[in-house]
Amino acid sequence: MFEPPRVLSAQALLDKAFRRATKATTGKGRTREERTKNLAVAKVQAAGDVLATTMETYIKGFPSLDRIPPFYRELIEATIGVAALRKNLAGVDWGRKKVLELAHGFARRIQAAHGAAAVGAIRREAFGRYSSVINQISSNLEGLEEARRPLKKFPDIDPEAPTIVVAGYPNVGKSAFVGRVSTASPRVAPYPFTTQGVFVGHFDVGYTRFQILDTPGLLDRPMDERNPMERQAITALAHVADSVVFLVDPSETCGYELSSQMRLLDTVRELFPEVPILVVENKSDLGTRGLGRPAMSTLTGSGVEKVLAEAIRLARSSAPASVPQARAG
Ligand SMILES: Nc1nc2c(ncn2[C@@H]2O[C@H](COP(=O)(O)OP(=O)(O)OP(=O)(O)O)[C@@H](O)[C@H]2O)c(=O)[nH]1
Ligand SMILES: [Mg+2]
Repeated sequence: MFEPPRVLSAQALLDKAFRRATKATTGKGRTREERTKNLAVAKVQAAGDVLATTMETYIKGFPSLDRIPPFYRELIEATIGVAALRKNLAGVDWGRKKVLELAHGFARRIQAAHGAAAVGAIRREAFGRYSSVINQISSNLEGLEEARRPLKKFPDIDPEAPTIVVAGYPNVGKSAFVGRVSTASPRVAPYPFTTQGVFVGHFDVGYTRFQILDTPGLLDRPMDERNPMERQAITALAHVADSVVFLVDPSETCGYELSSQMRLLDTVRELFPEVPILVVENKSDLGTRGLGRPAMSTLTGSGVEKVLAEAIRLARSSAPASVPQARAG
């Protein structure tokens, strides 16, 4: 989803820029003085260019915090911290502007100087100022480099696409359901604070591509076992969920009593206050007497289509903004 570029340390960035400057070896001009000045200007500008364009690549390579969808914003908040990322990006942008300003100013001073010694002194001063600017933002550069890892692990979820989230206790058949109804190649991405990750499957209804998320380790145990950051990562899902399929296993072959499973439903309701939740009894093939809710067997396939159709209907009714109803037909 996000592929932020590798961010160099202050020292490595300066080394890179100054190496580029040494590659400028000849200055144009008719007189020796002109050539000396133009060479000095070329060096100062080459280093400034490398610094500024590299920093620009960093800024552009990270998500723009003002335009990012709420889902990813919450994930950033839970992992990196929105304020911290904003501060580091702002620091680097300050450095970029400062370097451009310095490059411009020193080029003019060099042109106005008299004598090789004066030109050399101004050139050295320029490099010294570059160093001090970049060293001032060294912690910002480090912060961005550290932010790369969590960002790269974010699941590839289209926040605009209609999305069904599957929840329920372990072993109730969530993965079996998602595997049965989703066609396109499923992807598993690590999710903050779960080792298992989120499984993103897709299926098409007419021209609309739906996402269906299997959420192992996320929505399968009570929230009081979780820390605030974990809760935030879970809350992020509420931004993308258009409906929730909450699976229960009345046969209790999953290893959990139905009453415990139903208590988790209360938690899920709190987490997704605006999202319609479809409670479904799975493993109907085992012949356990259910409680009159929609039932299915992900093992035999019986009832699965009906459950999916209902989940789609609920998703459409809950998400007028994100579900293109007219096109979906
Ligand atoms: N009899 C029967 N078994 C089922 C059915 N659906 C799933 N199972 C079995 O239940 C077990 C758990 O299924 P999964 O799909 O892995 O359950 P899950 O909810 O994804 O489990 P976790 O990923 O551990 O949270 C497996 O052994 C499945 O074969 C069903 O409809 N009937
Ligand atoms: Mg599973």
